[in-house]
Amino acid sequence: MSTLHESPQTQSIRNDWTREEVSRLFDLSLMDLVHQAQAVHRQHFDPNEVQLSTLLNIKQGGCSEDCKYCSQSARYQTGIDNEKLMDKDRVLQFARQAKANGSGRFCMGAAWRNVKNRNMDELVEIVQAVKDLGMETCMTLGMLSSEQAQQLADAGLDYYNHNIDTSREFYPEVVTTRSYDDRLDTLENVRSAGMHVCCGGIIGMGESREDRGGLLHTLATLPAHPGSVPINMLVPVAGTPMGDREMIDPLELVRTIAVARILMPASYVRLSAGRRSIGETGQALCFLAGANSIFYGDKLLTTPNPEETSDMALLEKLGMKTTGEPVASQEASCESGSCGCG
Ligand code: SAM
Ligand code: DTB
Ligand code: SF4
Repeated sequence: MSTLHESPQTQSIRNDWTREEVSRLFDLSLMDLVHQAQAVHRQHFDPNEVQLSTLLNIKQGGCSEDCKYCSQSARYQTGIDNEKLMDKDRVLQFARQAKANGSGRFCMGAAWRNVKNRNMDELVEIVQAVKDLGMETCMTLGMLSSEQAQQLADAGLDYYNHNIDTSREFYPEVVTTRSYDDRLDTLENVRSAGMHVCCGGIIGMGESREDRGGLLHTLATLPAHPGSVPINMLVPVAGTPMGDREMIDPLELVRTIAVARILMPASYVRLSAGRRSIGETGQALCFLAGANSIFYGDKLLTTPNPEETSDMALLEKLGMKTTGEPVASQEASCESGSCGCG
């Protein structure tokens, strides 16, 4: 373990991180790492603010893909019902409730490999209707063509979530039905269409620390850093090939968040799936390490998330406040183009 005690310096936005630099960050003592991450965090954000996004599964189950963590793959017996695409009015009921509860962004997920053109009209109407409520909109629907991405962007979709999940090397252990490059192509389609990218991954699937570094290195060397970076801890779902994975040490989650914060200083780093299993102290450490966004609402897509009331009590206890403000993402914060975002 490194014994570096560097004083934090002004952290510029870089897209040329090397794997070695990323590994060195992971190997710092936790105290040095969190100190550096917190210093970087304070250069770009109010450290007492957390952004809230609420999730809704608008098309549950029956997915053709083999993602080994996923409750919604048709290949595993997980007891999840298969449902059709939810109609717009029902989506709006959930969105209104999320807004009333204080959420700034509404994120809609579908258990699809990719978007079909026959669903585009309905999806466009849903985006427009949620947008009209005054919320930020996000969708995660699987792979998107460049034409589909443009249609969603034109409808007012602010964010598209598409995770790369892990390192390129570990990826084949997790998914075989679509490639790492397929995922990167979708991210490029989203970016070219002018939408903000939301992209992250999962830890605790049996990957090594080197793989966690590979995940963050890929994200931090994209042409522009994702505006939002969700870091999920595996929620083991019975019936999936990863249903009996042991929980990863929560300090490794803290470490991963801290490295993400240092590599992508202006991005929102979201403490995502897995919050129920790390308790309040674990979550507080993640905020200290630079997480500044959470999924808010008692359900993720198919698994439980902390109750709204307990989240509000935790934020109150920590003296933190929520924000629904649009993100100060890299695209918005770099004026010179020197970060490579132009
Ligand atoms: N079908 C679309 C796709 O895969 O892009 C969208 C929905 S998918 C469920 C969204 C993301 O949730 C996945 O890429 C994965 O990173 C995360 N996820 C799914 N199941 C999870 C689990 N059991 N634990 C942690 N994260 C999970
Ligand atoms: C993301 O990175 N995490 C969310 C969201 N993007 C779509 C999903 C987490 C899913 C956890 C397992 C479940 O509820 O099925
Ligand atoms: Fe399908 Fe997405 Fe689940 Fe993979 S993660 S099985 S693509 S719903």
